[in-house]
Amino acid sequence: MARRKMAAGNWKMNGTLAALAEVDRLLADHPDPVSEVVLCPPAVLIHPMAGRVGGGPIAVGGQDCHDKTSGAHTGDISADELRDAGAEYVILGHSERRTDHGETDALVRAKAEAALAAGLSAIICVGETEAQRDAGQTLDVIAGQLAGSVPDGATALNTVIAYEPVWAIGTGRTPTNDQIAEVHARIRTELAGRFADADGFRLLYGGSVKPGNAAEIFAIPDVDGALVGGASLKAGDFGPIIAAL
Ligand code: G2H
Repeated sequence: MARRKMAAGNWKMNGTLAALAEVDRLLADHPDPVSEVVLCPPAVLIHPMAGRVGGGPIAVGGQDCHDKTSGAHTGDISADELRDAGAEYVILGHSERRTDHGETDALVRAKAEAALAAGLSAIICVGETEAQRDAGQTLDVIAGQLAGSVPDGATALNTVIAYEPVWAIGTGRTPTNDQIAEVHARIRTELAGRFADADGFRLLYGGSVKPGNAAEIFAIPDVDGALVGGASLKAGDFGPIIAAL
């Protein structure tokens, strides 16, 4: 099955309204990208960013959502609210959420169910720590996270999987091509065990993707694009990554 390539930018807790000028630059430089482009800014920027790109080739996403639709959850944001603000995607289970907020596979799965019910597409993140890799547990950890985090309602149309080795996030270190290929192949196999359309799911690699390494990473089998952090903040960095897809 042909899979449309994707570049998703995760701005994390970076950016104010002034940063939206980077989106204008990105649109000017890449008015008609062949691949799907998603930007996930801090929650307060979702609505203004969506207004800026409305109807254009860049989709907007959130970085997290609650598993409930509304209620007394101070500081949280629901999938419906993301959708109402103009988001089409939401990143779930990023390792920084799993670490900083103690998010478990079960919670990530519940959030993904809420996201899909709200009509959002989920970008569900999995990845091993350095200690787990050193202990030879990488593939088992990934399989366990997939089994626990990806809801039964996932399809190739509403769910994207991002493989982000924790030790490669923001560190400048990247796995070898063989290590990425091995994990992505395992993700595909795990999906095939549960989903009839497993072959259509996009699998993104994430962790220190830059203009200088993007093309090489995108050439790896079963890599359908990237989830990009630091290098998504500037159009001058993210643009070349989009062009490398
Ligand atoms: C991994 C990635 C984006 P960076 O977290 O999700 O960030 O590209 O800065 O390593």
